[in-house]
Amino acid sequence: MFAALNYGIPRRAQEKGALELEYWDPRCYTTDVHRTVDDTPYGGGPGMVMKVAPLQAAIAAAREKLPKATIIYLSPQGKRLDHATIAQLSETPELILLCGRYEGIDERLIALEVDAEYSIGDYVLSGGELPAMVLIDAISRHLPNVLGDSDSAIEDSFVDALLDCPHYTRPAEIAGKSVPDVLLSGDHAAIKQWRLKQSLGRTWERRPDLLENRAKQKTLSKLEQSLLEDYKKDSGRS
Ligand code: 9D3
Repeated sequence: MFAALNYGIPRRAQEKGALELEYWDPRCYTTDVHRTVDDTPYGGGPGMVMKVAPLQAAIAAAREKLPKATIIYLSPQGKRLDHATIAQLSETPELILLCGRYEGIDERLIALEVDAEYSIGDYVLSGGELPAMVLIDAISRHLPNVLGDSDSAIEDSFVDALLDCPHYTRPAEIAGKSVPDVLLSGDHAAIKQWRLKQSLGRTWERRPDLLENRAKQKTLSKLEQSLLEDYKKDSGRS
């Protein structure tokens, strides 16, 4: 599954030596002929639960390589991953990412081994591997000397908690839809202000929760307030 990490930014992070990935398959740490990693739940009910012993052995093997690692369990019961957590984890030198399948992992393994539990959102996936890849991709972008100059100028919208403005490239007209005039004007101050207005407006329309968070931290500047008022008037929804 993890072949996706051999592309794009995570690949570059590995080539630069900023990111090193290794995998421990719990099935390799079983002791029975069927290589059993799951069993029926105590108390009954549907599905299967991952057994402690194979996971504990896999974690012990990982710890040989990573004695100081923080163990993160990707699970629907975790705190939602966000930009601040990614920034913090990107400064943690060793991580063991624990991925579950089936209904989940025996709670005692979590109590014994896990330092933190994270979810990537409120929807049901089939296991923790894709969330682990999401985490690794997001961390890769924060590691030193990984983003090239053209990428690093682009810091994500979540740094200052506004959504990004719309982007355009050639041609200047497609199917009767033209690029906004200001972007062709060469007036860099006007372009900057238009982009800020679009960011504020889109955040107001699509993610009012972000705008409220931002207002709590530092009230919108006078300029930002008036740009947003203009956007609302233009949209006819104020
Ligand atoms: C349909 C099964 N659900 C019954 C109430 C519980 C359930 C168990 C295991 C739901 C999903 C999973 C597998 N998911 C993950 O391991 C997972 C996950 C996710 O499903 N959504 C968002 N983030 C994450 S992180 C790990």
